[in-house]
Amino acid sequence: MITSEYLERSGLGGISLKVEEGQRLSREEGILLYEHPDLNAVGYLANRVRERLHGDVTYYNINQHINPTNVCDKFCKFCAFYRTAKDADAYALSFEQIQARVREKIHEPITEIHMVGGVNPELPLEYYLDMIRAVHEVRPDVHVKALTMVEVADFAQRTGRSVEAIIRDLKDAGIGSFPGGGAEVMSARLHRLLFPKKIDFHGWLDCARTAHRVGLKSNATMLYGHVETTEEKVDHLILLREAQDETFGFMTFIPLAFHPENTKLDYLKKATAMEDLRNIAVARLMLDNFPHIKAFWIMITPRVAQIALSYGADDIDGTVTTEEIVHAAGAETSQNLSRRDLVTLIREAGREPVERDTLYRPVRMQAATTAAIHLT
Ligand code: V47
Repeated sequence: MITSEYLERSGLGGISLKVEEGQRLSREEGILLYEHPDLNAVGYLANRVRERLHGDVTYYNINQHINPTNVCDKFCKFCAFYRTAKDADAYALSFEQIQARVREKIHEPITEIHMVGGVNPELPLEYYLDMIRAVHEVRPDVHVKALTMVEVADFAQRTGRSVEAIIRDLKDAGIGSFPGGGAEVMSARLHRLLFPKKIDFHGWLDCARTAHRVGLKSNATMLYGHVETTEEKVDHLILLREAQDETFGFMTFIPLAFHPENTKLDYLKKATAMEDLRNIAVARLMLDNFPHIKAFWIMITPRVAQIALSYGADDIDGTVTTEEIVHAAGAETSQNLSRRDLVTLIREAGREPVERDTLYRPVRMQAATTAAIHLT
């Protein structure tokens, strides 16, 4: 059992006190949490915050992934998904194909369609506006969570219009929120090394803040397990925390475990389960103004996601049908789980499953939860 004496002896007494009092942790404390030898002690502290915010409640959703195109001109070294327009397997889905994908799942109670893909220089903003409308033609009530700050910045650059004008157009077309991709690790060094053609972190944060001011929520990610340093990860979390202080527009933070297969970094080893849990726990402790921390089961496996629910995570994402980006990079997880799988996974971890929509409003509670609420 982890006691306050043990935390004191192991050098975590000061952080533990701050966590109990809800005080903000410093950069040095973030670094200590990453480097502390006892992962369980770090997880214990993160779990205190998780339970204070959410008790046992654990969110999941019923969602569908559609990747409209794999053509991309950013050539990020960590990506196995992109193709150039000349590649034999390059594609850009037509609206008919997108609508057919939506129709395939029309009898499933999907509340969110998650749409991200390459930054395809041949596709203008109008393609994406029509794409969002095409989805809603088939499924009017679904929440479209689409594009990233990278595409938004790219449209602004290509058209000479402001980021705000682009985001307003997307909102008018029916976009519901933005996923958290493209943030990678917010470091000038890593930007130069791994993704120099993409916007840098100033650009990413500016777009996110603009989206929030326009009234759209978004998520934030961090890609870990490649060549980043501890300091770079802590700085990433602090940059997000500062942006969140300004707008409170981020819903959830999702640490993404790097998958090296078929990428230019294929000589690296996949992150360990210990690293997966550490990134979840430190994020929960540092991001004191983020409502949710997501353990994306696709990236870290359903088994590690289960444990993550006691290391700071309160969300495991959704049914997903059908993930392509990390599977191109060798992910061995299934490309989808059923609602029953997700509910079982959460219950087996001793937590309470709650189906949510993209904006974290409960869609329906499981029968046992509902019964318990009626009894109290
Ligand atoms: O931005 C690319 C990452 C992201 C690899 O907002 C890779 O709810 C691991 O952002 N190994 C896209 N990761 C996915 C994403 C996301 C996923 C789930 C939920 C949400 C959300 C957002 O995937 C990219 C990049 O950081 N990525 N290649 C790879 N080889």
